[in-house]
Amino acid sequence: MACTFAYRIYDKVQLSYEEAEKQCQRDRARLIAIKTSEQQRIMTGKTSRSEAYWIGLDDRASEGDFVLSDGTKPKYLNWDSGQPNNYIKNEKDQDCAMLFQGTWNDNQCDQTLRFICEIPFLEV
Ligand SMILES: [Ca+2]
Ligand SMILES: [Ca+2]
Repeated sequence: MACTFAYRIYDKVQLSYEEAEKQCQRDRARLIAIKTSEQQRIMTGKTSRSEAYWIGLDDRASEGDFVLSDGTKPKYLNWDSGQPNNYIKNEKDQDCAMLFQGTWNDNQCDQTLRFICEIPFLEV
């Protein structure tokens, strides 16, 4: 039995990280947990390079301690150089990861961005 995924890229709406999570949950999905360079390559190809997309990776619970949307610690990482930098703007730090131009960057979670959901299903 293998677990595979279907993906849904939300290109027309822009939501905060939390609202994007909720939207994914309404699809019985979650924000995408990118775990391999192959998966990253596919997503880079399917999204617009000029736009940023939330992915399922955040350090909201503990600063600097990033966790994937499936609750696991990331082994594959694809941060842009100098990221994550937890940049503080208007007294808010950066705890939520986005995909932008093929690499990841931490951003303020209340920013409204496009996002990618993954729908896990079991194959028998
Ligand atoms: Ca942070
Ligand atoms: Ca950042």
